[in-house]
Amino acid sequence: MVFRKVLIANRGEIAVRIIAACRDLGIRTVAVYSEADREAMHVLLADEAICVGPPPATESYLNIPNIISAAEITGAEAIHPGYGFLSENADFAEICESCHIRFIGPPATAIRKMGDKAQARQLALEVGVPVIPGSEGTVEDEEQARKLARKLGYPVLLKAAAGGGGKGMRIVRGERELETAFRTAQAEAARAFGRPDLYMEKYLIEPRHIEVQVLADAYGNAVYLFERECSIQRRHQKVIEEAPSPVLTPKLRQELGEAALRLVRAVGYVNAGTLEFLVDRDGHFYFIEANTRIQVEHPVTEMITGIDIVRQQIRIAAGEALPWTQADLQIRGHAIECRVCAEDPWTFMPSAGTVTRYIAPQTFGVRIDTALYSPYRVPPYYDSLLAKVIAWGEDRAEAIARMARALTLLRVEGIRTNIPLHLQILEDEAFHQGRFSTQYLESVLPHLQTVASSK
Ligand code: MV4
Repeated sequence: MVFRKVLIANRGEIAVRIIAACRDLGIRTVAVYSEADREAMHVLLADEAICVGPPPATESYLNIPNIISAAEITGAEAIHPGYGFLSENADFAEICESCHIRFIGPPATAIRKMGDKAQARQLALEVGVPVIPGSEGTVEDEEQARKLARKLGYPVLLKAAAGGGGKGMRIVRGERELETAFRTAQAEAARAFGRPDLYMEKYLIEPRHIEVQVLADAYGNAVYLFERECSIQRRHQKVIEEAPSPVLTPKLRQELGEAALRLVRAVGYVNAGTLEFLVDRDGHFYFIEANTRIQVEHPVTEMITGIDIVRQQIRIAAGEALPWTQADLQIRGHAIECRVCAEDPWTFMPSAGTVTRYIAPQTFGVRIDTALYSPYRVPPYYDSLLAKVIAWGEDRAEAIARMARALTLLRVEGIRTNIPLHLQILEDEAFHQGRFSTQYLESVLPHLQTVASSK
């Protein structure tokens, strides 16, 4: 059964999470690390560890020859890429397979199909999944863009076909702006993603961001593990996520899940994946893009379903069939995740230095995913995520209350963190009522800071 040894091509809390899943399955683990991460928790916890290069990620965690060599030297049969880094690199997935190392993720073909956002949108249309009114495939030139924008009505959004996650997006509020917007968006896309291609959508006002978690095996079986609500974000960085969404009815939930599975089948998707949707005020949902990796916020889904998603990723990659059908799955309670980051809570400026004290809350229904211990020097080279606090409750109100109490028991000293921001959001009336969109955080931030400073 499964693998004897897996290499984890990542760092931080997700590397630790994957090591734990491997340990559960009786699989030996190989950590890779940069010179900045010699003392990192994933290095200390793995069965073996290999240095793959200097601190900058491009020379270590993104260094494909070094990572493949590390797997070959240690005899690892599979590589788990985690999130970020090489996780959505179709070439890397292909290289792994050509070296007879199993890539724990979807086939390279599925990563490529979903990686082209204009193509993914077209595919959704073909299989009857709603998309936001817009272009068929890419928009070739300004002339075509102007015609389409007139038809759709302003505001419209130009998006890079090779982009995603909000990168390379441009709102166009009127025809006067179109020419400049089109040219600059094209130039930016070419520079950032190596491809200038753009597509266009009508711009939705204050949508909610709801994503569906799916699991698919190599035998054509697929299930959805319901949805996560991810609207609490700033500049496309999620801050708080929860499951289930406070606004979905059972009927809408099933429609969303079934739409997600139509896309899974259309691209021949295997392994864990996420389909992102925008939901408008009238409850209409629209597919926007897919993430072909494990996501940061996967624990909220694990908490409400009781399913270990990382374990299933490994089993699926090893050729095992899904152990259940959709009818076996149900939602139990509610879960919330707060991302604790090394940054100023109000300016969001990164905070570097040494964590001199770390105390984790210990209470029923609370899970902490972290690679933190103290003292620990946070390297300045990688992202600012320090810990994920996940709280479960019988209902949403209980999950929120438990999260707030857990955060008062969490101590991270020596650097600045965004814990004060989380505490303010958890007390906010609109948040309590579940009344928020993707614009929520940026619009209430000044108010939250004022309340915090008056305490
Ligand atoms: C949109 C949109 C409004 N209208 N598309 C941003 C990230 C990328 N995945 C898609 N994004 C958006 N696409 C249309 N046609 C608003 C956003 C958006 C957003 C989406 C999800 C989560 C947070 C967001 C924050 C700002 C804008």
